Amino acid sequence: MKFLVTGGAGFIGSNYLYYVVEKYPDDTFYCLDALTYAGNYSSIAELEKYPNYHFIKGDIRDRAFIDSLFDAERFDVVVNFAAESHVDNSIKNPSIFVETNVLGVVNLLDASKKYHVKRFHQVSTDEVYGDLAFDQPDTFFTETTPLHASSPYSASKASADLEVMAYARTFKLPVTISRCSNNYGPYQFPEKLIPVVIEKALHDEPVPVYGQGLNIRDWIYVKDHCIGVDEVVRHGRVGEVYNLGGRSERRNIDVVKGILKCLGKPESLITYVDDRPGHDLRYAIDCSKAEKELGWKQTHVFEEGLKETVDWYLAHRDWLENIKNGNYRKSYHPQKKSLSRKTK
Ligand code: NAD
Ligand code: TDX
Repeated sequence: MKFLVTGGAGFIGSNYLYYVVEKYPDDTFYCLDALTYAGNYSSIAELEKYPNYHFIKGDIRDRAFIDSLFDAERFDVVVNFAAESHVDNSIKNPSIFVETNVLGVVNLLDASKKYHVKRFHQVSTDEVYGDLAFDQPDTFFTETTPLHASSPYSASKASADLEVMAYARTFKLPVTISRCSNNYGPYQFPEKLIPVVIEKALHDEPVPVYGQGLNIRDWIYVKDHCIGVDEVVRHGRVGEVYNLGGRSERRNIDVVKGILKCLGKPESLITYVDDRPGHDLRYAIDCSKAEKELGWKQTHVFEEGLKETVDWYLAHRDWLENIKNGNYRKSYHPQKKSLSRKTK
């Protein structure tokens, strides 16, 4: 089968590609990425050695380009990771979140419909459900929890989910959606909590904790998420949503302290800063549907996964440094590539 994987130069997309390209040598994977500030070609450069992998630089917001790409390549499966993904950015500049996360997805849906894609999978987030109260620890998001997004980011992802389900109902497009909790692991851009803390602490700089650090996130190791996406794409029922979660709820302050401990850095680096506007209090996922139907289960104990993650960043300090000094943006050289794609 021929897969289009959008957003593959980002954090989760790159981890997914490393998993599937090796696991399925008889399938072909086309990574489409616009290489925005969050895309990092150096993270996926190693994949070029696999004959069943190709990279295409392109933007899902470009409707004519997307149409011609689908016409030329006739993909069987689309897995959409491409998105503006950072909540803080969506508070500063909401409109690009609508352009990429909603209109970009509609472009992909239209092309998938026109060229008869056999499965369109949308990678979504638990944030579409809004948040849960601190004083009701036994409440969880299920797939039937109403959409109740809080930030411009989560509102754009919820809008995309509604479009995906509308294409399933109206046009019988064979879709699936997975909604996952907070990911951590290798190749995460240092704007998100865990790599921010690692990077700041490594430079003995103040570590910013929003508000009082009491907000709770459910953490999942990125590879467990990628395995879950693969299960849903291959075995999930058409038209269904599957929650994927880590069963690892932690307060932000405890995550931050855990990282400092792994690094042997003092807690005095912690600096409480202004809270995020509209800051979601608690996320917690009930992922029993995916566990029962697909036999999927997340496998990492958070503290062990966190230690592995800290070790990965320590072993790849050049990866972080190249982001800090901007060199990562020069890591893609189209003229050297034999496989740059021509579309009509
Ligand atoms: P990321 O920001 O690290 O990567 C996004 C990728 O998409 C980048 O490579 C970027 O260049 C690309 N991209 C952005 N706009 C594009 C466009 N217009 N056209 C083509 N490519 C474009 O994000 P991530 O953390 O890897 O998240 C991937 C997906 O998973 C997103 O859809 C996000 O909503 C979802 N998700 C993320 C998390 C998390 O904890 N990070 C949790 C649940 C769901
Ligand atoms: O410097 C920081 N200090 C801090 O206290 C940052 C960057 C974050 N935080 C807090 C805010 C959140 O409560 O840490 C928590 C995690 O923040 P982020 O890493 O920005 O993630 P979050 O806002 O929870 O959203 C993430 O999970 C769901 C991803 O960015 C989304 O793409 C995904 O959909």
